[in-house]
This record gives sequence, structure tokens and C-alpha cells, in this order.
Amino acid sequence: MNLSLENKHFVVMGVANKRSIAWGIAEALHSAGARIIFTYGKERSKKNIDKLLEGLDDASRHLVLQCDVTDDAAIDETFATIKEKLGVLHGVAHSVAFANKEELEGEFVNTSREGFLLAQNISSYSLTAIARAARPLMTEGGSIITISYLGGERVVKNYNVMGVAKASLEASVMYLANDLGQDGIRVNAISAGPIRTLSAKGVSDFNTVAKVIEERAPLRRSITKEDVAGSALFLFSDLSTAVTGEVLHVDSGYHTIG
Ligand code: NDP
Ligand code: N5H
Repeated sequence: MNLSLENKHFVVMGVANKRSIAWGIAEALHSAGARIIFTYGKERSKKNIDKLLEGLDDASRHLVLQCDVTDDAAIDETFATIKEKLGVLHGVAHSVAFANKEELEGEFVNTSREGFLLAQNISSYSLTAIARAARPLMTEGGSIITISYLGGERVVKNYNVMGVAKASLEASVMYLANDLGQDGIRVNAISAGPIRTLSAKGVSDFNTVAKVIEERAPLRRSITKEDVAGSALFLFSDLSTAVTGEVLHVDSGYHTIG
């Protein structure tokens, strides 16, 4: 049993900038010796990833590929490239979500059909599409993780359409874990507490929710991307070989209180 991920290959999806949860996970994977395939949606993210990689020693072992998770052809192409360049894949960090800003405030009942489906497509269905594409490359077993939020389990003001997407994401984790378990592939979610990232910036009430964690969560402290990255490393490593279909709360214990 060990935490070294040397000679192991991991896809990290969802680095937009240095604050991204996915970047925290990438730094942890890099330190553990893994080889990383970064995927991004927007060109601006690629620029940021390239710049961030300049700050790492031996970053030339990593790859950066575009992959819009709503595009099946792009997903196929991404995993075909990974197969060609690396052969085997050991893990995937899916850290991607999107909803229209207008639908992250006010009443959930006003969610449009289009907005609902957009949030589900990017934030939930993409995990299933990615798991299907990754499966044939995980010939030595594997570990897939995604990032969820408490608003998928209970009503959190303003989370609205994204709460329903996270509920569907967490249910997908169970069904995917059941399908892929026979291939030695584990599928888990980390339910993270509030972290100030680009996505979180500008959404209504982020500051209020974050302050409540500091005041009332059992640990009475905020959550960092490094906290999430530590748990991600555990889920990627041999320390968690019998953990699958799980939602691990990395939230200073907030989900346990009223
Ligand atoms: P970021 O804004 O850093 O990351 C969101 C990522 O989603 C971006 O890299 C963005 O890439 C990507 N993305 C959106 N649409 C697409 C698409 N169509 N194809 C590919 N990538 C796409 O924010 P976070 O790190 O906060 O978010 C990561 C995950 O963590 C999300 O699932 C979020 O819901 C979850 N989470 C965040 C919490 C927080 O407090 N920050 C708390 C709990 C969960 P690009 O711009 O290149 O398209
Ligand atoms: C209760 C809260 C606060 C209210 C709800 C926030 C929901 C945030 C999630 C989504 C992913 C944010 C989002 O889609 C923002 C976009 O509409 C606008 N932003 C962008 O387009 C930027 C540029 C790109 C990079 O963003 C994406 N996503 O592509 C929840 C918070 C306390 C916790 C939280 C912030 C949870 C979460 O899921 O992220």
C-alpha cells in the first residue's frame, strides 16, 4: 500500500486557473509522481494551464488537450489521443460544472427547460460520457472522481438548478460504480464545502454561505482546494481500494449539522 502514483496516468478536467479545485488536485498528483493529461473547454483555460505548468519541475511529462464535455466527438478524440500516447489510464478527476448565472438565484421553479438541460448536460451527464470513454483504457483498474456540493442533497438558497444537477451527478456515481466495479474501476464523489474559485465568483450569496462554515461547521474553518486534493489523492491511491459509489464530504463537517 502506498501513496506514490509514479508511472500512473491521470486525466484532470476543469482547470480554469490557479484557484480551480482541479488545479489543487493536479498539484497533488504531480507531487505524487503521476503523469497528467489536462483537458480544458475554453482557450483562456489552456493559456492558464500552460502558464501554471511553467511553475512545476518536470512538467514536460504532462499533456494538455481540449475537450468540450458536451461534444461526444471531442470526448472520443481526447481518449483516442490518450490511448495513442499513454496506452493505459489509471484515473480521472472530473471537476466540471456550468449553469446559467440567471438561474443561480431567485426561485428554482422558474428554471427554463433549456437551462435545466444545459446544467445537466455539462455538470452531470458528462461524467457518464467520460467514464464510458475512459473504461477501455483502464486495463489495470482505475479510479474516477467528481466534485459535488451539499446543494444536491438538500435545498441551499440560490443553488437551484445546480442542486438538481448535483443530485443527478451523485446518483450517476452509484450507477457507474456498479457498472465499472467488475473492471476494478472505482467511482466516487467529493462533496466540497465552499471554495472561492472562478465559478464561485459573482454567484449570489457565496460569501454568506462561506462565512456560515467558518462560524458553525464542526471544524469552524473554511475549506481549501488543498483539502479537496488530499482526499482526491486518497481516492486515487491504494489506500481506498474498497471505496466506491461513495460521496466523501470535505466540508469541515458542515453536512452533519442542522
Ligand atoms: P472553476 O471555475 O475553476 O472550474 C469549473 C470548470 O468547468 C472550468 O475549468 C471550466 O472550463 C469547466 N467547464 C465548464 N463548461 C465546460 C465544458 N462544456 N467543457 C469542459 N469544461 C467545462 O470552479 P471550481 O473549481 O469551483 O469547480 C469545479 C467543480 O467543483 C465543479 O463541479 C463545481 O460544481 C464543484 N464544486 C465547487 C465548489 C466551490 O465552492 N468552488 C463547492 C462544491 C463543488 P472552461 O472555462 O475551460 O470551459
Ligand atoms: C449556494 C451557493 C452559491 C450560489 C450558487 C452557485 C453555483 C455555482 C456553480 C456553477 C458551476 C457556477 C457557474 O456555472 C457560473 C457561470 O454561470 C458563470 N461563470 C463562468 O462562466 C466562468 C467564467 C467559468 C469558468 O465557470 C464555469 N463553471 O465554467 C454555492 C456555493 C456556496 C458553492 C459553489 C460555488 C458550488 C459549486 O458547485 O461550484
